[in-house]
Amino acid sequence: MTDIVSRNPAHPLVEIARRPASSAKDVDEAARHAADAQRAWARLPAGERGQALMAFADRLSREADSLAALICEEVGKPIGEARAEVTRSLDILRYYAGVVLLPDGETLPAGTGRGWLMSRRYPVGVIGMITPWNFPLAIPTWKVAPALAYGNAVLLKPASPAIGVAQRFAAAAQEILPDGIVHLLTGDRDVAEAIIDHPSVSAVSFTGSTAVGRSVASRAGARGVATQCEMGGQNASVVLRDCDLEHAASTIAAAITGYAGQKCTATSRVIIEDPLGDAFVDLLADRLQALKVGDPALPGTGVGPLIDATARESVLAAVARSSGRTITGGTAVDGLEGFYVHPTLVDVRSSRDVLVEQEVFGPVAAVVRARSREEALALANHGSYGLVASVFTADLEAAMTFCDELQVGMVKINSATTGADFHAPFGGSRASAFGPHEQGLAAREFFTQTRTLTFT
Ligand code: UN1
Repeated sequence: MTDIVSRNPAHPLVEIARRPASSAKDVDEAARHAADAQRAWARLPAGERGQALMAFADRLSREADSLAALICEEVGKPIGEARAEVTRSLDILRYYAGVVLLPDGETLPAGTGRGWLMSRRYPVGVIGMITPWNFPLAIPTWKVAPALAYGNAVLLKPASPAIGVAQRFAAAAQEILPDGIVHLLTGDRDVAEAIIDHPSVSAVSFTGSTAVGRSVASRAGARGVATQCEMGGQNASVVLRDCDLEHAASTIAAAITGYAGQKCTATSRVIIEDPLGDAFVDLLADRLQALKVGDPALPGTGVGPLIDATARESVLAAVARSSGRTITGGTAVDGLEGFYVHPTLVDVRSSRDVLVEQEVFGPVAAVVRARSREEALALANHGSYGLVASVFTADLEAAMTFCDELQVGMVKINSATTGADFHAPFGGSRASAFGPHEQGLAAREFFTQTRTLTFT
């Protein structure tokens, strides 16, 4: 049996977690056990499921500091961002503990004029979850919390570089929650496929790349199973000439480099309206150069390492393939163990440039110049992705036009493309998403099924 091993991206020889890969038999047993346990869990009063989620949050909060340290060590996330991820995960659990008591359906005028006609939401069953390494606690939490709140059971398959955090999450869930409703399965593609194919699995929620998400959706779709796929991004920040330039520059610098750009929500294109051009580029380059690149465990670090050597090669290769002019960065950081890349800004000349069309997943952004607002809007909508865009402006009219015309799932006015309010729907359009959005009340679209009830 092969072991799945995670290593510290800042100190690549240090092993963080090790666990045997799950076998096909493990998947089968977990799925059957989950299906049994789910029936009893779904019959509990909603308030009791909410109490259980609250207890789970309390249990995780007792290890908040060590969980943040583990996130930092296992996936190289700067410690401040890792702490924020733990806080956000606790908030999500507590939010769904309360949300589960909201109305679970609607009543309608009965067709007969008398009696009752209503719809109610019921759980879906056992949900397979395939999660990435970049938010190793928050993404499993924002899938698992609503799934459980609405009465489902879960098979969680985390990405291998983040198995240590997933083990801690699953161990706490298994200690606090009823037996069998959360199962951890580890492994790579074959394990994910065994989950998707299992007859006891009723739906699959995925976060990761567009290519993998589409293969998950088609595999699950082939047996009539619903999917929710959160996929890639190539997100634009649009800088209009009337904005607060200082605020725009520091916010965009953080959105390019937060967790070294390894977020589907990272800013990858900076579209600058004339005549700001070079003045704004200089300001942004200054902000990027001021960020401290280094050990993610140190509190002053702005930019930590990429997840592994392959990730760094692929980021540097994308910069090398660009036909643009590098303004700052574009190279690996010398003299540090770990997979660091300097924050990078490239002035691109072609709308076909690799840095404009592909998701790079590193601390890299392309600068694109626009002659007018209309052109800025068209450039922002260029390409196939549609996750999030931000617009910096003091002009309310322009902000409203961008909100209406941007072909994305989320628009942020004067704020970073990164970050999300857990109580609002999260998700993209076009190549960035497939299926219902996550988080907030939107999560119930995927984690419940509606049943119409007629009493005459
Ligand atoms: C954030 O920007 O805080 O995988 C969340 C991702 C996204 C989550 C981003 N699904 O990067």
